[in-house]
Amino acid sequence: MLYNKGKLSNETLISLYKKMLKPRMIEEKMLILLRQGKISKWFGGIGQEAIAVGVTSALTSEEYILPMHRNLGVFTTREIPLYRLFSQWQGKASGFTKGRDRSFHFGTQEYKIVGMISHLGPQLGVASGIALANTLKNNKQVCAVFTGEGGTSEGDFHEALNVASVWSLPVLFCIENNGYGLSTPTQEQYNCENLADRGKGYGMESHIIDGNNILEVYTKVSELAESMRENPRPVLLEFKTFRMRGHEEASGTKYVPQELMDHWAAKDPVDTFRNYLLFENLLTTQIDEVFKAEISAEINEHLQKAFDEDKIASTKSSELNDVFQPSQYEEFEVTNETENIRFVDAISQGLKQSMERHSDLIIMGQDIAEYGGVFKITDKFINHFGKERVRNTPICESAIVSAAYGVSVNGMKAVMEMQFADFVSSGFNPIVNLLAKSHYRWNQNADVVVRMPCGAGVGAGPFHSQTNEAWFTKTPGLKVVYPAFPYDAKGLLATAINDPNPVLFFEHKALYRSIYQDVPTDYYTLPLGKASLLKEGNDITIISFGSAVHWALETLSNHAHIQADVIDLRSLQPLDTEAIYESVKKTGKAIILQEDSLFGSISSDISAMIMENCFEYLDAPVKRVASMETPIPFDQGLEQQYLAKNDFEAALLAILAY
Ligand SMILES: Cc1ncc(C[n+]2csc(CCOP(=O)(O)OP(=O)(O)O)c2C)c(N)n1
Repeated sequence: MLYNKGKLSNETLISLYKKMLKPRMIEEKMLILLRQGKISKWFGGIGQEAIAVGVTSALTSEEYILPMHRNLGVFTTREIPLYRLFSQWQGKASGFTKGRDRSFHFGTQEYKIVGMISHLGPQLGVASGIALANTLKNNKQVCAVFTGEGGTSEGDFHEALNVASVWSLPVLFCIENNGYGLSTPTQEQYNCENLADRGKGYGMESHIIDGNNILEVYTKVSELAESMRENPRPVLLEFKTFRMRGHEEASGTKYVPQELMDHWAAKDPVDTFRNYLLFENLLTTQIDEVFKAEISAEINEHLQKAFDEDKIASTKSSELNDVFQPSQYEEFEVTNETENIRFVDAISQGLKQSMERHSDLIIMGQDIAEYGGVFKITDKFINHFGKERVRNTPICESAIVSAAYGVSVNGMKAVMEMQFADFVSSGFNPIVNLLAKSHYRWNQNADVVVRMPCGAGVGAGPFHSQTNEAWFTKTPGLKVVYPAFPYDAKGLLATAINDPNPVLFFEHKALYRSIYQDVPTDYYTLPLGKASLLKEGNDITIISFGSAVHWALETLSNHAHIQADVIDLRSLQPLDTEAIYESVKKTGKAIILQEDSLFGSISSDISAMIMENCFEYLDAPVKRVASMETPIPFDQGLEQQYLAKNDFEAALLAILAY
């Protein structure tokens, strides 16, 4: 191994050596503990320390790093007290996740580290979001994100690099090419000579770096970081290295040819650098022994502290309380001035006034800037707020959701417009795994609203008509809001944006230009989780939300004799169960009308909840009315047949006659 000291001081060299020695020695200790059954699982980074240590040392302590499962050196170089890491791995309270997540699956704002979720790829988009916020704050910071070569096969890799390049975001994309992704060798993972070559395809500068050479890593990354702080741009780095142990310890390395192991063992980053330092008389074996003894004592002391710590204890209520960040609902005074506007205008106003109120709020979405969005909700927004805050995105839902999370991690707020709610499937993973679980996992909120233009009745076929709220009401950690009227839409959107938690905000397209209402011109909010009682009557409780609310009202208008409580849920998570139970206990009958197909939908849960909580009050079985169990057809005749609207009247009359 050729080491080139360049202008680095001897102190820097020794410091880099000690920084590599520490994760190496921790890992060696972990392997012993694993054999003794004292820890359960271990993903080793032995042989790859130079990358984590070199990159982390090249960044300032204020700059975010997003490591992966083999980057212990990031955590130790940021000088996290070791007992906290050990406690984290043992699921104890001094860790970072209250026992809720394992190994390196955590972040810490204190040390500006954002840990991975298991899915690997979303991490890259989060880095783009963090870098976007850095750029908007003009703080001249870079951030670094890691991936293995296996992770580069995920679409998220492509999306994140593309976004970072289009937006000139200062991200160091660090690929640790260590030869294998679990058991899969590189030639089965990708078909190009070097992954760095892909930089060209993204219009991005890229470099290949010897990942086992600490001086090359540190020098090159330091130079790049310095230049990127002044001249923001993403850079793709491919670190050539090797995974010297199994994917995780239990899985072994049988599939790795011995020659390969031997070849890379000779290039061990710690051993070769030690030999270099010894050869250059910058280190002696005696001093090396002192370093090792010091680190060993530190490890043992901190390990004991972690072992001495009690097993984690919690209660069901404290677990439930940590799913969302507590949010304080704030109400605002409004004047009497109102305006008769459409649903679409109300959303646009709510969004615009929120942009005025929160200078740290940005909106991202396809075609939302000059074009104003396909539904024109953000029409002319760029004239008021500029292109920095009203951002056209490439077509990459996953990276933008991840980036929105990154923006939030870096202290700002983000609204993302899904062009159609149907396309959320392309951003599903980061919503349900990153946004939803973040607060529970490591106390990091995701201050993101995803706007979801949804629903059928407009002849748009299977991919532009879905109302897919049930995909999200199922997932703890997400709030789901679904207004049916302009007044509610404007106030609830403002609240959703104020709320520091992730909110899926459903906007029914069929309502956009058909429903008018007098709406206050001022900024105002409405509380989430409060249903609205649209009509009062003792015969039956009709529960609905979104477009279906209007179907129910239309049906009732043809049956003046029916006296019904009509509950518009307005928000599905949190759900106003009190309003539902109170009404059902009064009327003794309940019918739930929704646009989505039936199975596994929110109406099924509401029905079960009524059964469980109001059984003694019921005079008839609870009825669910929903659309057909088919995809949504294009032809208007077929679509009308599909929709639950036409089934509602008969079902309502049947229950009333029960
Ligand atoms: C989306 C997804 N698919 C599969 C896995 C299972 N898995 C975890 S790590 C891994 C290999 C990753 O290889 P690479 O990115 O090269 O990183 P390395 O482990 O080599 O450091 C696999 C297949 C996963 N965590 N997430």
